[in-house]
Amino acid sequence: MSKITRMLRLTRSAIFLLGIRIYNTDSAKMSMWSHLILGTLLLVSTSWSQPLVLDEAAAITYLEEYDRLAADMSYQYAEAAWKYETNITEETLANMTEWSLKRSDFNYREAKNASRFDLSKINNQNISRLLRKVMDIGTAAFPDTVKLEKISDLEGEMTSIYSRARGCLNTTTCLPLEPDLVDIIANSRNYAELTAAWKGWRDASGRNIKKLYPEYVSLLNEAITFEGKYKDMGDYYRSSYESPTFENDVKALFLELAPLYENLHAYVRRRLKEHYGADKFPSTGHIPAHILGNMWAQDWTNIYDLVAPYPDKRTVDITKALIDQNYTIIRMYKVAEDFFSSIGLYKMPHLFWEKSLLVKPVNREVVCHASAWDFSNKRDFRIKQCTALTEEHLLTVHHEMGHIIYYLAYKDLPYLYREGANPGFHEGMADIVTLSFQTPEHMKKIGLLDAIPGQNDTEGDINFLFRMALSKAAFLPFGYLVDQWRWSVFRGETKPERYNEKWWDLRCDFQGIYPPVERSNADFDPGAKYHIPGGTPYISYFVSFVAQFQWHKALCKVANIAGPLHRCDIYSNTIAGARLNDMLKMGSSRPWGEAMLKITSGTSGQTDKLSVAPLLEYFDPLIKWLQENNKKYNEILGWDKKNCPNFLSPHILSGSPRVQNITFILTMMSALFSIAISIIEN
Ligand code: KAF
Ligand code: ZN
Repeated sequence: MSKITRMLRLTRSAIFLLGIRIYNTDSAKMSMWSHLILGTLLLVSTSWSQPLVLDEAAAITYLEEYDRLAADMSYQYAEAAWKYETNITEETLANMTEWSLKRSDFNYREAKNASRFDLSKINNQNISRLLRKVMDIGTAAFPDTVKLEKISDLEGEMTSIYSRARGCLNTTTCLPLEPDLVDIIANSRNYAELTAAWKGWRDASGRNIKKLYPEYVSLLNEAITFEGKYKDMGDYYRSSYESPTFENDVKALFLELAPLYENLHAYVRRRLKEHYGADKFPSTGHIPAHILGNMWAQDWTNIYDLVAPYPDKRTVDITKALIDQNYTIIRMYKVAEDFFSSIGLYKMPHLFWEKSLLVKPVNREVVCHASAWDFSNKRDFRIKQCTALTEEHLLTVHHEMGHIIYYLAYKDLPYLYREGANPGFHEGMADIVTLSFQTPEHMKKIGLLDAIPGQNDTEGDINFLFRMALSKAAFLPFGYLVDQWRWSVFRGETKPERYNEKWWDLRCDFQGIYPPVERSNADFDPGAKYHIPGGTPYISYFVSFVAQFQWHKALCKVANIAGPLHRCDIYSNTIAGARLNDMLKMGSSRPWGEAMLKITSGTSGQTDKLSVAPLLEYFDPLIKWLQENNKKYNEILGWDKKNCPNFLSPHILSGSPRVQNITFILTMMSALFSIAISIIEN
């Protein structure tokens, strides 16, 4: 290269970087002159020749500067979102929307800046991965800020409706979801009362969100397709998994797990019939959706007492133990912190205890759905949870703290890598300790259980595994279907007139449950689940429920803990903790297969893929027991997937293909009868 061209290139790089620096200062504060100068600088630098070939050193300098600015922007946005979610008002919503726009604007500018580096000239994989991440900005690539503002507003408004909703049991009693309606669905065994709580919640939440959702969908799609990189918003969500076969892969995993779920379903259905009466169960084989102990029938632990395999064995009641032992909310968090620190992971920093919201405030509206927050400054991490003194909440405390532990493990990575290896990894990390924590051995260790099933106590062991299945196996179809619904909506396959019909098709088909009261397309039951109005992807939980068993198996193996997988407790095992940390501290710096390999390597489950084998191994004794029991009682596994009881509406009567078919058959039959009658009469 001649001296002159080298000089020219150097000056061009300098002009470019200077341009970026100036442009990165808050543009609102810039004078007209600086705009002019900046414009000229950028114009000169970019019109020289496109794309600019900048060397790796320039990219590193750029990324360092980006890191500082992006972390700062993230902090500001998180503060605004925190203020809104811990005090829902018009002002806090407006402030959050304002910061959401500022953040989009920032991402837009930086993506443009980063696009001037010629990736084909950068050999360092790490630098090109980072630059690609700067450029992958999702909806922020859409230049119509009015529409972006509308998206943010709609999301805030939907979350607000969900969080402020009060479900009415009758004309005088209306209650919030947390803690009241959740408690009724968990503890009431009165069919009518359960129905009222179930319907009341959907009338107050989903039904009022319905009117906002179609516009939200169409704006998100318009924004995400603008660049031509993604087909629709679902396509963008799936891109976090960096795999073109992701959709088929999760489907295959789901199908492999279906027999376990079907066996659990058939057994629970038989036991619930004994309690509520066979007349409550349609001939299609579905279970009423509101009698499974959870508002969405996604976790069935709360009905353990009704369906325990060996009810004469003493049943565990951790909630009662918490109350009897005068547990406080803070103590629940200390117990979780103790678990993580026992395996050599982190303690919560002091700001966590100062700034978290751990109890539902009485004087203002908040978003009660639990979450864990990273304020991107390496020291401020918080949990927001309307914690109650129950076993379910104790597990959620561990779950949320698991997210914080992941944050702490990767806090020193570049900002762009401070994420889970994929979103399912973050959720999986959040849940993995629950597999150790819930073992009878561990419960006894911390004094929440006084006796554990001995070596030869098969019945006690089956009771325990069954209880685990009520949370981990019962969840699988729900974890899978929520985004099946959402992806179909974003693809345009499911139109607003059929939102609810599609939802119930999936719920009936995959979960084998049916709505206890008539539903129609005037209802919007997906909107009664937080993650739909909240715009939070859900397939991550399905991925998590598969991966956490893979990791549990790997950790128990490297820690050399003997015995069956379902009785392994990694508490106080720093070898297991170190292996887990090795994966966590990678953040999203490498494709997730490498993170999977990091944790499973050298064990019999070594892989860079998702696998259901460890989950099936964990539940193996129970699967055999369920199969035998279902055979003994001649239970027919499954349900009629073509028929979803109780979904009726004027629309479905005239519009759905299924009903069109029925209508066609009936019309033909009546025509044939008319002909036959007229022949006979003549
Ligand atoms: C998981 C485990 C047991 C039972 C059920 C589940 C699924 C799911 C549910 O349906 O309840 N669990 C949650 O929603 C727990 C909340 C959370 O920790 O997953 C939370 C959800 C959230 C809330 C606001 C915005 C985005 C997501 N996730 C996080 O706080 C989070 C997610 C990714 C990284 C870091 C934190
Ligand atoms: Zn989570």
